[in-house]
Amino acid sequence: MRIVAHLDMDAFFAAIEERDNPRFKGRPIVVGSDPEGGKGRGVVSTANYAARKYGIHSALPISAAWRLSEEAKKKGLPGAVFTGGHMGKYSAVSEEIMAIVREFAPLVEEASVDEAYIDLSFSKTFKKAEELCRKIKKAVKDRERLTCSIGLGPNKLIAKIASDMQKPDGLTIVLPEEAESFMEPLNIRKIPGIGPKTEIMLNKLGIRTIKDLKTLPLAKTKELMGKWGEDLYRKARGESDSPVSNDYEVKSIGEQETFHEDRRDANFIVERIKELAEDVIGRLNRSEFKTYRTIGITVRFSDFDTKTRARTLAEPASDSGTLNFEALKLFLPFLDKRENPKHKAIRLIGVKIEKLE
Ligand code: TTP
Ligand code: MG
Repeated sequence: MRIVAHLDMDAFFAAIEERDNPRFKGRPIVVGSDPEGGKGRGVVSTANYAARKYGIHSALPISAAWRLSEEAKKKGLPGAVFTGGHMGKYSAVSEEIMAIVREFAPLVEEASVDEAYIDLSFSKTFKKAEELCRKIKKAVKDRERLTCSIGLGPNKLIAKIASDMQKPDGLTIVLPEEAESFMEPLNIRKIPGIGPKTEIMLNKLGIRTIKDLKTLPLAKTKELMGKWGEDLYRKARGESDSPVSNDYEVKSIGEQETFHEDRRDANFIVERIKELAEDVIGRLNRSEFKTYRTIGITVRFSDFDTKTRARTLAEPASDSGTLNFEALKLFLPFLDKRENPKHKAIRLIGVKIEKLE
């Protein structure tokens, strides 16, 4: 029997800031770019639960978060603390947490900076696995002074959805025989892979919950979703057999920059690409990795239209020259008619490397 836990830290970056700055204690905290008194142009990385009560959340423009905090102040509520991201610290804490988790289980898949899948099949029963989850939660709380939420279930899909059900500091257990009834009332968006476009398409067919989704026959699901249909058909039934595995971990190092004002001038952008490429290689050199093989870029236009492009090299590389050159090649079409026929201004650019070894 497979038993999988999914651990996800609560309000991760914000919880670290709250822990490390006693004067932030109990206040709404927003981690993200500089709000510049409401004129800032970046976004919120995350907000703690006190700030979420004001409607502030990840990916919200920082200017909107500022406005929500000002509105709260007018109502006599505490204003939010805005603080810059300290990425180095967050990844160090992430590594400490992953190390704690590995003390309890041999097979741990780091799914992102603050989440991990833990294969607890070796514990044989859900009862024993539940005890282990409680021990992991306690160890993280005692040693890191941070809380996490864990979902425990018969596979990665169920565990992942369950960890989100009782945040913060939650533990949600879904036994194999409960898997289908657990899934049925949930919104289809809970299934990883169903994004806003698929949601709209399915809503048009009157499908909102996973129970609704199960009324679609396999053939119809395939017709609507193509290759993904069969997988989705099984997921709607709480089935997933993807193993907890740490050998295909998607590791990437990326940097992005939101310009102070939207830009069209190629010289400026080319210069910023070079800087980003150098920053990325700086981080690669400080990481456990030596080489990269995939180069990815992001371009966000003034209307928020966002494009990404990537290219994989035949041979691994390690230097910033290659990264700069390859990133430039990916960017150039966005600076002229090929990918930017309306000559839109650019708001944000990003450079990342993947397939690290
Ligand atoms: P999440 O686990 O999605 O969010 P969270 O840990 O802050 O809150 P929750 O309690 O709901 O799990 O992401 C983990 C961290 O990743 C988050 O603290 C900050 C970062 N992050 C961003 O920088 N931008 C984003 O858009 C998101 C979603 C997360
Ligand atoms: Mg989290």
